[in-house]
Amino acid sequence: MNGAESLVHTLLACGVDTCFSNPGTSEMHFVAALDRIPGMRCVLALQENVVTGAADGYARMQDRPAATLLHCGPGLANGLANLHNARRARSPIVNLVGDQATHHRPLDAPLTADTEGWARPVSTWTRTAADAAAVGADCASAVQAARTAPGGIATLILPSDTCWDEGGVVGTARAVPTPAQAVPSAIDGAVRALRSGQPTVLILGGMALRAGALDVAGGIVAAVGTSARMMAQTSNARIERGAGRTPIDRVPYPVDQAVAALAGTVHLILVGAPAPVGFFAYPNKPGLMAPPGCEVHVLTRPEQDPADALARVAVALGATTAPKPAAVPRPEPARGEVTSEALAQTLCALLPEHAVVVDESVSFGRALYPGTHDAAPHDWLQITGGAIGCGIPLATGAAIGAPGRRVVGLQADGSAMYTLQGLWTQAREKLDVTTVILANRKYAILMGEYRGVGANPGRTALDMMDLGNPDLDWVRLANGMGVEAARADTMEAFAELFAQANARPGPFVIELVI
Ligand SMILES: Cc1ncc(C[n+]2csc(CCOP(=O)(O)OP(=O)(O)O)c2C)c(N)n1
Ligand SMILES: [Mg+2]
Repeated sequence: MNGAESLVHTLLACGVDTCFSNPGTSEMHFVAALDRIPGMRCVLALQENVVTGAADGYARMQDRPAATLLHCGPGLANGLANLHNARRARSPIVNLVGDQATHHRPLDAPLTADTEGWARPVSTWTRTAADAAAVGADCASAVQAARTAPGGIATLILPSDTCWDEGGVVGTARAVPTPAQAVPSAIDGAVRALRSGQPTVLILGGMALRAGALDVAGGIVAAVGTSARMMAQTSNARIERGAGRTPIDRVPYPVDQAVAALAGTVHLILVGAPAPVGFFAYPNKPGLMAPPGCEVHVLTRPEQDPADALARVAVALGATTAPKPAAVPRPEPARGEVTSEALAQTLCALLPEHAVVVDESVSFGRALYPGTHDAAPHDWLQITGGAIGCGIPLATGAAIGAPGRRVVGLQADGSAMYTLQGLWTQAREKLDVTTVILANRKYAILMGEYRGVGANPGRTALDMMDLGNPDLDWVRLANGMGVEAARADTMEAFAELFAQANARPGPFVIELVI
């Protein structure tokens, strides 16, 4: 057995059965091993940032890692922005990077690079395999590291001789530690704050945003009364929401609105989330969104079990789970002009049961999340690290990680252009993804920021923020990658296309002109 074969056997033995890949010469022995050993679903993506974003989307839906396969330092570097987003989402990923053979490295051939150096800042675990005999055990350690709460990116770099040399040994799966429980003093601190009667906000992140934990948190807030509220972070990996589930608002993105939302807070209780900060600094605006002097209580750190901690707080307070929100009839799809509110209404009316929504809607998205609390039950996935270009890859990986569920991408056009190759993977894999391109043909958010600094954009500034001249034609771009597509410029046309797209198998793109 060579090292590459031991790698594939070990991945399968450790429960990793999906590999998003963009291979090169140094990975040919791994590719050959995949050919010989059945059991791994291999998904080709045509740019590495699609590979890494898809692995993130898969992990968010499966709560377990897929593998990636990337080529040398530069291949890894192409995937770094979406590894950054995945790191922020705390997604487990086994990130495999082929590299120059050990004895070839000193020759400094063109693709030789500081691969470990590029990997380390996004990885919780980084290792370069020393020889073929070590690959299996290294791989088992990588899977364990990726799966250890709260989840992380484990990068295993494989010099090509470690793959082609004989002497591979299959690694045995390593036990994944169960997430630690909150310490009693953290429970007591949260209970004391909630009992104080002073304004208290629970900030939830990570696994606290799954339906069960949200019900318990909602029950705590209901039991305490008007002094307590709960909010999610601004950007979240996955929120389980929709009709019949406990709704949760998010800390708003604009600094002034975030500060207003948290004004008067005396106790901030963090449940798997950091204290909210502004996305960016602005002159004369605060960086921390909670008021100065507000007392911060850490109920659980990200690596701890939030559901257990919330349940213990609920017992201490005698709280039961949140009362189920009253059923609200679905609205009619919106008519007329295309606005964020109208799109929210149509989503509320037509979102398929158990859809997975991938939200990279940027500026047009402001009404979409608040306006869809009563849509059919669904999951809501966001861009977690602010590195745009994650939406199409995330949707691609989520569709593979959540078979049988429709994925709906709410996709700003400028961001879509970073990784539109992902549409080709959706076509090849026949994935059930409806992508709604929000075609304002601008970097609209940047125009807003520009106006925010009090300037009126001149020709040069406009040229850097306007995507027209020429307009992108999303119907032809999608068609060119094998995905059927159509354009809508009224809400009536959109509703018709959206319903049809969601009812058919495979991917579809709707260019919504806004
Ligand atoms: C990787 C990366 N590059 C650049 C940016 C800066 N940036 C933030 S938003 C944006 C434009 C977004 O345009 P679009 O996706 O069309 O959304 P819109 O603003 O039109 O709603 C850019 C370039 C970023 N956040 N991440
Ligand atoms: Mg745009």
